[in-house]
Amino acid sequence: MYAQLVETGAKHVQSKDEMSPEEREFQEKIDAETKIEPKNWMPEGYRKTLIRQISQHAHSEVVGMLPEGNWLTRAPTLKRKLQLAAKIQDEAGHGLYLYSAMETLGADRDEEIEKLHQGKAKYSSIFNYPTLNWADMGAVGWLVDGAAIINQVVLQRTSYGPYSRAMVRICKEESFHQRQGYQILLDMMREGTDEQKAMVQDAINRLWWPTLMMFGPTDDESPNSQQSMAWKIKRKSNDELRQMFIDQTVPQLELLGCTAPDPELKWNEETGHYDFGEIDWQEFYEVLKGNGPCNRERIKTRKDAIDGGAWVREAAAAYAQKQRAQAA
Ligand code: FAQ
Repeated sequence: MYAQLVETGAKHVQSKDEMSPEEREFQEKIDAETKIEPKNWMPEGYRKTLIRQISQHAHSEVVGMLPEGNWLTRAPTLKRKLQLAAKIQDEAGHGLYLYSAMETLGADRDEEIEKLHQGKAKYSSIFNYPTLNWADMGAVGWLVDGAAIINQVVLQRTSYGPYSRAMVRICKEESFHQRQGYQILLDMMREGTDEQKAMVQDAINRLWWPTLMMFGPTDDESPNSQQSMAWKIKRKSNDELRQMFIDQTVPQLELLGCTAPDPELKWNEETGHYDFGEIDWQEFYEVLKGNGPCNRERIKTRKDAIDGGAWVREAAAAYAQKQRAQAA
């Protein structure tokens, strides 16, 4: 359940000699950094890989609204509530840009969303964890959006034009999300009670490892990476991005006066990067199989939203039909 295996036809990365003339011309365009546009010829595997990645990305944005939606009615002040509502609306917008980019590849939005509701489509593992206290809203913005930015900044240079352009706008908005999340935590750490400071550390303890899992399996366990890098769909590997995230985030963690739940996290003078401990990959794969703390709840909430909104769609369609009849 909840595992989607998409056959993209990319068993191994072809050398130029193995390619058909069309494939070779396509690869040369990629190598020359020319963007691929919807009407251009593309290998079927490239199209399927993009539909897989962009649909998963869109689902992540939409399901990603749920852990934060949980805190809208409990935000501590009106200002915090407005900021959180604005951020959640941005995520909905990101989902819309991404579903639109996916449609330019010939995929059907309703079909892809139906796969999500049937538990057949993946979305980011991080959104299957609960948000238990207000500091989680800070930690989600700072860590989760922070990880999303690291991943998405490089996707601005992805080879498929519509995906690349969607990323430019998304990244601008994610920067605001990350900043507002960090500010929540800074305020709690600088002005909060001991109990509020403990809430911040607790949120970081719970979300630290799941955030590192957002970047996907290690490079040697990542079946899609090699081909996606050759097609420049992905511009940096899962491990490279994870390391960039850690290197950027640890100084911010120190500024907060908090710690990561990783005794092996330490600066390595020789490599110029932080070393970090082993990620629990068994937990990651369990979440991908649908066995995370909130997988079932998340899918049920999405399905209930679609079913509960059926009357609105029917009413809107009936109204539009009436308008057309009157105009005729
Ligand atoms: N969760 O071979 P790879 C956000 C799957 S947006 C679930 O390495 P790939 C904004 C992967 O799909 C967050 N599944 O795969 C926000 C593949 O499955 P498949 C989403 C994962 O595609 C913030 C299999 O494992 N961002 O947070 C995960 O080359 C706050 C093997 O992996 C994007 O989607 C995972 N963490 O690399 C919203 C960015 N990792 O399809 C609300 C675009 C891996 O073969 C609130 N996506 N898998 O059955 C990407 O950059 C890539 O797809 C990766 C995975 C890096 C996620």
